[in-house]
Parts: sequence; structure tokens; C-alpha cells
Amino acid sequence: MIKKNSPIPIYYQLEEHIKELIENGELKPGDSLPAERVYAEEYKISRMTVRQALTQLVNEGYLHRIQGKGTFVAERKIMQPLQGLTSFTEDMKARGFKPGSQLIRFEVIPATIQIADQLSIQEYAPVYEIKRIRMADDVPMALETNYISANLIKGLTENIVNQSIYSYIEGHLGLKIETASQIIESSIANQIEANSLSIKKGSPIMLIQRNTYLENGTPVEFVKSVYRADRYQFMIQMKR
Ligand code: 16G
Repeated sequence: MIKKNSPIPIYYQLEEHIKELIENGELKPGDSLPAERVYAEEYKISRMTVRQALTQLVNEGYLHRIQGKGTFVAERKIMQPLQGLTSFTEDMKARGFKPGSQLIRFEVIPATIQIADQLSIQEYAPVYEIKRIRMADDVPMALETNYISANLIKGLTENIVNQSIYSYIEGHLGLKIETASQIIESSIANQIEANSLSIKKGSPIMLIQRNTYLENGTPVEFVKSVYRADRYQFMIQMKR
């Protein structure tokens, strides 16, 4: 399997081999990997080389290390298609996960210039600031901060935002959410984000900013989210 005289670096060959085992299901999420020494002996390569391959796989989110316990196959990433405009609750249900939220902040604040601009409202107009940790089967996936005009979306409560904001807007208020634009960029978690998402400070994250509009074009929310890069991937279909 490992070709020593190949121009392809040995660590990379091992990395691809382990990836293949994960992708074809021979190694499953939660499985522990053999010790570095075992790989080194089996393939007659140095432990340094094995470590390099495993570290690379940890960095790419295929594996994770637990201090004192070893290296394990990571949970599969959630693949989110970007075509449809869906809520977190809908996304999780569609994948068979139990959606959950932990409410960190729920307040009405005067809109700053930036928020007012995003929501097309007056500066200082009342907006809900809602910060939630979003969970799938009780595992934190994202830290989300929504800004919603309190004059437009009336009657939000902690109870409602503990469930689904979109279903309140559509099901209860009868408004129709129609379009959104989204910007995605990569970053690394600061201490607060890391604590909220149960990851290490400095872990890769994706920052997502979403502006969502009702069918008449009125901005209905401005959202800043931090997603775990080890658990999420986004897919977009393209047509030439
Ligand atoms: C998603 C949306 C967020 C929206 C939320 C509503 C992204 C990046 N964000 O998380 O903008 O506020 O769903 O979810 O996809 P809810 O209806 O479950 O409260």
C-alpha cells in the first residue's frame, strides 16, 4: 500500500489511505486508531511520518485526539446545501438530528448604525438581540446572534426563540420569508466562541453573515453566526 520509491510523500500516502478507510466506512466515527507505533511497524516507516499523517488528518477534521486516550475518527460533517433558504430547526430535522438551543442573550437594544443599516431601520430603533448556541442532538454546532426589528416582529419571547424564530415569523405572524444573502468566511475561534462551541481556542470556524428578507423586500433579520468548521461543510450546485 505504501510505495517507498514513489514521488508522493509517504506521510501523504498514509493520510490518503486512512481517509479512504474512513470514507468507505471501514473506520467509523468514534473508532480509535491504532497507535503510531503500530502503523510505523506495519508499514516500516518512521513514527514521525505517521505522526505527520495523523496530524494532517486532525487538522482536516477527519480525526480528533483526546489527551491520554488516543486518536479517534471524528463525527462526519454536516453537509448543508446552500440552495434552499432554511432555518436551523428545519436543517436539523431534515437530517434526523434533534434541534436544540441554549439561549445566551435575549434583549431589546437600540440599533447601532451598522445594525440599523442592515435592517433598513432608524438608528436607535428597538431591535431584539438574540444570542443562541444551536445544537444537534445536544452537541453545539453554531453560535448565532440575530438582530430583528422589534417593530416588525412583535411579541418574540424567550420561549419562542428557544424553539424556531422562522416558524414564529411564518406560522404565527403569517409573514413570508423569501430571500437571503449569505457571506461565509473562515476564521479561528476566540476564547468565548471556543467555550460556547466546546472546541479549543484557535480551532477553525466559519463566520456566516445572513441578511434575510420578506417577500415584499423588507429586511427581517441580520444574523452573525460562528459555525464549527470540523462539523460543517457547505455545498452549492453550479450550472454552466
Ligand atoms: C439559521 C440561519 C439564521 C436563522 C435561523 C433560524 C444560517 C447561517 N442562519 O441558523 O439566519 O435565524 O436559522 O432558525 O443558516 P430557527 O427558526 O430554528 O430559530
